[in-house]
Amino acid sequence: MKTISTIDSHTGGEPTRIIIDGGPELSGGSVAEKSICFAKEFDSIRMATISEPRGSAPMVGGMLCEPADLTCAIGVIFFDDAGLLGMCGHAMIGLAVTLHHMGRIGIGSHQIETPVGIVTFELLSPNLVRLRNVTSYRTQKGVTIDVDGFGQVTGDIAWGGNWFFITEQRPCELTLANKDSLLIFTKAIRDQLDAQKLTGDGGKFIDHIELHGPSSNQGVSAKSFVLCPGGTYDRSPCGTGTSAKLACLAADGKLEPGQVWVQESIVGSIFEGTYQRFEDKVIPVITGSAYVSGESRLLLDQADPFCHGIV
Ligand code: PYC
Repeated sequence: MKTISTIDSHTGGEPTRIIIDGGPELSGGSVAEKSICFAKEFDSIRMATISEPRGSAPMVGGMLCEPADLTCAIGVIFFDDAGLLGMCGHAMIGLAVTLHHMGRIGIGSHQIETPVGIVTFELLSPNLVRLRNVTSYRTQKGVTIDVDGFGQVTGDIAWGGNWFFITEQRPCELTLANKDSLLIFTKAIRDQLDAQKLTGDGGKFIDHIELHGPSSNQGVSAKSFVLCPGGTYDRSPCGTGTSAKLACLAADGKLEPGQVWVQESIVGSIFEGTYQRFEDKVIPVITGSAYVSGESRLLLDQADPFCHGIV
């Protein structure tokens, strides 16, 4: 029987499952090339690892692989129940804590190769990570769309390692009790963006929708709700979403380089973000904490009708 060894963690409530052994051999030099091989040839491993019944809707997986850039500690390909993720902030924080738990890295600075570039993080303590994300930027400001059942919604399109539509509009308060209404609203926005062929660079589907509103907690800049590609919501404040928001704030002159932005998730967890300027873009720096929550050996029994998940 095939077995896959994994380590689970969560970052502000959002789960990450890292494949540490038993994953497929991937062809290709760079992690970007290896991610193409993983998507084409091993999609059943992606689903077996993170989807139900072994996993859960919000779970993000990470497939470890050899980096092409030897300055990197390791390469990683992140994925969820909808496919591969270019980058994933909460999962990178989870990976840092997991690699330390495995004894593969110490406290200090490390580089990781991802399909969308090299990401650096600093492990500040066994559970606290400061992540320097990929260069982030806004491509469109103040895009107005007519959303079925909700009327006009205006927001920005930005890249933070994934593509985001970010708006201050919301149909109700941003609380966990309202998650079903928030999911309906954000999915309607995403459908309308798709219908109007509003995309990220290169025609890329905008698969994350981010809502912002006030927080009742002192010291928090904004509370957020993020729709993830598979149709669930991010329990963490979303690292790539916080990065995309930082790019918008910088472009609007609302946040200076080095100034701290505190983003709260719908479950009350927090990321702190700052940025450095890079030409007309920003390099986001996101700080958050993660905890290892389990070590498992997944059993893939070919006789099990749901061996590769509920598809
Ligand atoms: O933290 O970047 C993130 C993320 C993306 C999807 C879920 N979490």
